[in-house]
Amino acid sequence: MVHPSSDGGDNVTNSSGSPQLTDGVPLAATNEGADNAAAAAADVDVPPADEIRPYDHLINEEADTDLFNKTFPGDAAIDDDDDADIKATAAAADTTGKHAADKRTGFVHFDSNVDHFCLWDEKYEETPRRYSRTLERMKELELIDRCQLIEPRRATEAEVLLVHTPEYLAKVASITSLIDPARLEEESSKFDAVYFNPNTLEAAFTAAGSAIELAEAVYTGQVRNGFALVRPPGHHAMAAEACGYCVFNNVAIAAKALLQKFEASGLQRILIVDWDVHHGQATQQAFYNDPRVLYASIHRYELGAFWPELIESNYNFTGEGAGRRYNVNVPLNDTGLCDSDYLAIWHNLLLPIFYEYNPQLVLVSAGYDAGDPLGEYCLSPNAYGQMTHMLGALANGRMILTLEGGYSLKAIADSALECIKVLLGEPPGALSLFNDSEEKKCDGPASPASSTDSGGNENIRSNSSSSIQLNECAIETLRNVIGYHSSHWPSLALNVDIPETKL
Ligand code: X5A
Ligand code: ZN
Repeated sequence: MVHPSSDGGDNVTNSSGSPQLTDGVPLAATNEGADNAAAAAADVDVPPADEIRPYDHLINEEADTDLFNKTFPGDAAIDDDDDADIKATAAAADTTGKHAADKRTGFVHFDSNVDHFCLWDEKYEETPRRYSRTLERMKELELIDRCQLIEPRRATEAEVLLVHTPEYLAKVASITSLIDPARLEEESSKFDAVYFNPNTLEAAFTAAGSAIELAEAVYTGQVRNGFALVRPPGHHAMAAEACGYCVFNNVAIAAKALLQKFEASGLQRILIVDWDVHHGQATQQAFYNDPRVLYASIHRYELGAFWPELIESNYNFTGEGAGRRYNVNVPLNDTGLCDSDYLAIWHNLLLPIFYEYNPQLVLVSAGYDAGDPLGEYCLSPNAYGQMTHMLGALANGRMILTLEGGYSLKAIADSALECIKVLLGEPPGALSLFNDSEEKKCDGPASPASSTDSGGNENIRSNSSSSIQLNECAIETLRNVIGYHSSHWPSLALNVDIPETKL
């Protein structure tokens, strides 16, 4: 690998006229920076400038299969019949005029996010292909045409500072002005699971600004709901620290920006639902003492052993001060959780709280890694559609989904598209809840340790009765969370055993 010479210095000289942070650190990549980035990227196959789409070079089915072939058993290849069905539904809807003129769903995306990639590890799982694959599928299935495109924009510095410290912003700007990949790698390694390249700052600013723009379009009624296909993701990015592939906390910034703009005219209750398989500790932190935002996260925890391995991800962290009760953690202490486990938690715990809270706007930190090998859960694309659907009756349907994690390209694309279909007003795909269903049977995570063969006591889903068998850890978590929150949310108190009526 030949890396571009950096003239002995690492910093890109800032040419006059480029945007500056107040302390003189360059904000945007200068032309020079862009050239350097392109040069550095030459090592990883950057396409000629005249290609039609800037991400064409990222569409590499072979590499994708190779990198992401860790699919669950039973994961069918993308099925052309399904495609035909979706197109047919759209066409039928068009002729009846049901969807034709009604662009109720906003969609925001920006291609330059693909310039944010890892310079030293081309197999890094937070890859631009997560975006390009999903967008391709949206085009193939003609879903994108049915959405109202929302113009992406950079967040302003002031907006980013609603969540992050000026020192952190300056630090990110200074790291991303480095051009030597070795230096970028060195600086990135000071954070937990983060990479920076020279284009990271621009992508992060635009991801955050696009989330704000979409949230505002939804809140003000320009569109009914929306989907933000952005990266880098955000929910691990803390006030002063990048973390877990996240640079700026897009969803938290959007919530704070809307509150700043609309609180005076009555915006008081925002619900943030985080269904990424990881706990969004940074979003929790951003609103921990803020009663205007209810943060609810369902995540794999394993008693603190699952990343980000924080005790604050547990259910006893319920918010503090005025924010007490407005933080709801649903930590799950096992692998292999499935649709039915999530549904039970939604129906018995999350939905009662959400309906009682009665938000005016719903922001979803929509990661799809509870459907991929990294998460070791097996949420189906339809389960994501169902969760979207269940939120649809809140806040007059004002909801946006913002991409967070998800590392199986197929799981992200299928699941995100299912959510978008639901946002567009189509019914969610049905769930197969019965354990004897071959098709949807959950074989647990793709890890050899939890094979389902033995017919032993452990496979609590093996019984073929028509009742829904839950993972015991889901039941335990339900009890614990309800225990902690039932005094906060009267609708949960209804779950306590009611004495039998004596006649
Ligand atoms: C956004 C997201 C996960 C980071 C995992 C690090 N981050 N091991 O899913
Ligand atoms: Zn995640």
